[in-house]
Amino acid sequence: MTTSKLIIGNSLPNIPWEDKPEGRTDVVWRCSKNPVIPRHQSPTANSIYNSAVVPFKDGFAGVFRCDNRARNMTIRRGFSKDGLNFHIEDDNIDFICDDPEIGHFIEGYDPRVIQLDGKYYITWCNTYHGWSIGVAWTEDFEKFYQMENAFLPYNRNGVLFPRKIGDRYAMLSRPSDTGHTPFGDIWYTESPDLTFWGKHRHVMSSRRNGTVNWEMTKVGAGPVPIETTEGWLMIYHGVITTCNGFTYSMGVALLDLDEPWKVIYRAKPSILAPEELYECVGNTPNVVFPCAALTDADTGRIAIYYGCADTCTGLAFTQADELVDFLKENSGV
Ligand code: BMA
Repeated sequence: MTTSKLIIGNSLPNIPWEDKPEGRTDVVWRCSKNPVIPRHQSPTANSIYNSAVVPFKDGFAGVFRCDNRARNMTIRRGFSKDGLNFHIEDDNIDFICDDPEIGHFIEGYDPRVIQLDGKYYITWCNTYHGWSIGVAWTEDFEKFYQMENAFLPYNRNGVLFPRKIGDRYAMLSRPSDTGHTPFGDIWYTESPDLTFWGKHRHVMSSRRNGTVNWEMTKVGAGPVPIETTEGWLMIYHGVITTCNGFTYSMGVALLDLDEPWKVIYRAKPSILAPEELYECVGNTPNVVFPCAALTDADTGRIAIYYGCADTCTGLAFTQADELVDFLKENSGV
């Protein structure tokens, strides 16, 4: 066993947490209160899922994908004292943008949020003549300032690293198409200023090794990568195409700390697959879609927020040392 002091980061004594149930052998286990955010937590929402949470003041704040009752995809703020019970706003975030060319975007979805350089940065899948990666910042979760879109359309699943790599900011993303994209690899890109992006590097492809497997169709980054002494822990989603459509599961890989486009380990099995009713039945059946992870460097605890069947939000737990051991034991191409 590796030690539990793997995570490089802050302590978070109030991280939402439940010990692994007695007798369970899975490396990731679900919260007994799932789904922690039900679909109508805000009365104007048809569904609340694929959402992101960060520590904020003495509790937590987040950006939430809320599809409204017209099924438009919107992003809203939310707050929680304990990471389990959330207040989600009934109105969309009104992003402030001084360039009318990109401001007041029509729809946005699948947000991520990260604390970086004393601000909170939000990335999301944004409309600008097709899907691009929107970027914005806030200091207080009151006012949100929209920046330039990071990439040309079409792109999804833009996820910032929590610190600079060398002297540049870095982001994972997944170039895509106009629709539901029957392909998808994870890429790495750098920026000196969070506005101009380049130095594109391939990180990993869907698992096209000739077998039928859970991530054979496409992969996309999930939560902000977790820095550990062994590398960046990247929790991601992988997709298989079945006779009933796409099934989304959760996977894990470890990326090199200095050159994060280099994959050190990649687990062959998924770490969480749709099994529970709320993951298998909903607007899009059979989807678990991770978008955020809280970590406590003292205990190695990791709490993962994930969308369930494009309808509600679940929480799952793992332990950094267990996850890295799992990776080492189950890595392969
Ligand atoms: C993807 C995105 C996600 C969604 C998933 C499953 O393309 O639209 O928001 O959870 O499909 O429908």
